[in-house]
Amino acid sequence: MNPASEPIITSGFPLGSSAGLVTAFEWLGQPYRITRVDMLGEMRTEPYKRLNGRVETPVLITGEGRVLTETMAIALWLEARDTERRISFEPGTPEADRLHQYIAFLNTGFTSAYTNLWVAFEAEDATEGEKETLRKFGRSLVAKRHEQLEAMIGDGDYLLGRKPSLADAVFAGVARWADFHQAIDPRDYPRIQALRQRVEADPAFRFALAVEDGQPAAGSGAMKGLVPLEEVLRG
Ligand SMILES: N[C@@H](CCC(=O)N[C@@H](CS)C(=O)NCC(=O)O)C(=O)O
Repeated sequence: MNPASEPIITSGFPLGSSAGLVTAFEWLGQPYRITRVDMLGEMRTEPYKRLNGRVETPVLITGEGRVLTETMAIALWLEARDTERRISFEPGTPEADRLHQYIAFLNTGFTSAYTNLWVAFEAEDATEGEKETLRKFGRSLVAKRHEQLEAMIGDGDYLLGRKPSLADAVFAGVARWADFHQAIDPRDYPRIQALRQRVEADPAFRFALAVEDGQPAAGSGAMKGLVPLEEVLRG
């Protein structure tokens, strides 16, 4: 790894929530790099376990080489560097409090609602009946969290008004799981659907998805290069 280098954020595939944080990096506009992580392969190896003992993405390697895990921690790291307040709000203001409230809800209730559905999808030794039970409870929890988020969303174009913020980025990384699991009918949640359409059409999110898919893509210019995971794991 370069000594004085840009921070490196993971792009976990398939369908990693990291895509939300890549979107946030694009919106922030400060130099960064990306390492792609195959969550069904490389992520499960011993070297990766030494990077993140909980065997998950996202992971951020700071410019100083510190390893930071957990979406909330990485979002707050981004906020602290966003001195121009492109994707966050002045700390201590009501807007900053609401931003944290949204990110916390999205990263806990909204994201974890999918746990049963992922378990059903990945469980190799479960019976079809067990999987169906998991799916049933999973779909109902996802619907409950969608209802709650739908009720939280105001009239602005984005979660916190007229401009996209860290909250929209975290949302976008996970919201697409509804399609993969066919968990809900998106038409039942018009505000969520409109927000998804807006953020998913954004060049920053399109870029995050292209990187995730291993496709060539031109982002904002802030992304200074892909780093092979092997190189990151060598430290
Ligand atoms: N608490 C963690 C959870 C992250 C998480 O759920 N990551 C998923 C991918 S989006 C993961 O790595 N799951 C492990 C797996 O797929 O085995 C965070 O917020 O960063």
